Amino acid sequence: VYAKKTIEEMLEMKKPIQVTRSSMPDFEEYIEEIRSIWENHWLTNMGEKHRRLEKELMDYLDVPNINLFTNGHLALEYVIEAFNLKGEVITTPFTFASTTHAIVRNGLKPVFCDINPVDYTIDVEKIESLITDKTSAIVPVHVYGNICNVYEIERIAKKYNLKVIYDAAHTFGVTVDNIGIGNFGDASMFSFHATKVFNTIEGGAVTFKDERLNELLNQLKNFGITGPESVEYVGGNGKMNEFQAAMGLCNLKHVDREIEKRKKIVERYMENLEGIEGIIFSKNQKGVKHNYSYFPVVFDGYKLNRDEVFEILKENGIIARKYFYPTINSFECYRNEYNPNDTPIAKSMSEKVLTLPLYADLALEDVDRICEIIKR
Ligand code: T4K
Repeated sequence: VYAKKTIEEMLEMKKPIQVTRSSMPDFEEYIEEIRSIWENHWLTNMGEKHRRLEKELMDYLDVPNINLFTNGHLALEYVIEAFNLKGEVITTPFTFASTTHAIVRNGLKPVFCDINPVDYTIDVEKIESLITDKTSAIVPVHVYGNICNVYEIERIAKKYNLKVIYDAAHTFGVTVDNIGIGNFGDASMFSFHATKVFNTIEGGAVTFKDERLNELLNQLKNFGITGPESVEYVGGNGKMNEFQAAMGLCNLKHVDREIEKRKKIVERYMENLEGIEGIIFSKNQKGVKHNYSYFPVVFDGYKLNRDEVFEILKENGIIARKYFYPTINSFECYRNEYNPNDTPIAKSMSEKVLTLPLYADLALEDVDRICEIIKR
């Protein structure tokens, strides 16, 4: 037994540490949750688990309205469509491909605003200079779980009569001044992808202010069907299925404990890396309860640059990620229309940032080891 355990431990030690690892309930817990699916033969199309998860999430996120989707990206595409926007949408290029693609796939033109170098969210001081008579909305991103300056964005949106749809993919459970982050703007999109703090395998949600939006979102995500014999919209299929919802129901029971564990890991990283010249990480934002979804570190003036640190970690079996490099305005599909030098802070951050491994079960000893490699 001892020999077997030792071999298993050695194999475990040799496994690379990835940037994240999905949180999962106990196998038996999930099986128990999906048992009724076999009894009812009801697999999808807004079933009992879908409805129950909506209720539980409204409670958890402390929001008045929610609608669930197959994934976060479709949630964003559909909610943009629901607002029937035209023309230009102000957003940032320092995000995952999804944010911009959702705008473009709705026939809208993204206008890239730079980010601020403190929390990497949209630079609110630059928004107004980008507003034209064609601007219809702002799609800011709460990147890494850091929240945008929601109050200033609200002021600007009111002044120019713009819709605000947050990409809140990273901010599950985050609050500011004790208000759930999904309450800001006209709507927010959350991602429940396998790599997120809370997952439904794939999945996502839109939270929103105006309850009338719910019916339209239900119709858009279900082929535009509005009645037994009527189809009023050219909708698609964005429904969350019952297996996804079941995973969500299980994971939701454990999410607070998972976030607590993540917090300890982030604190350990900070203890290890605090005060080292050229290593910068974002500080806690005032009034914000964080979810510790990512741990981005900026290497600026350190003895090694970001790419060198990335390679050395990789040689040691640590797979950090360059989220978000390159910036969206330098993607092949957008680079003819945009110049990444127009958003210099985003460009510079994307070249210097590395997101270090972070997931609830990451051992503190592994955090120490990762930091030792960086320091050495
Ligand atoms: N907006 C923003 C700001 C986003 O960050 C995202 C998604 C979206 C919108 C769209 O939401 P979704 O439609 O995805 O719900 C990952 C995720 O696929 C993506 O959800 C996420 N952002 C993005 C930042 O990261 P990749 O291509 O880096 O994932 P991948 O497959 O390389 O996985 C990363 C690591 O996660 C793996 O090395 C191991 C671990 N992993 C991965 C999977 C798939 C697991 O432990 N279990 C798994 O099942 O995009």
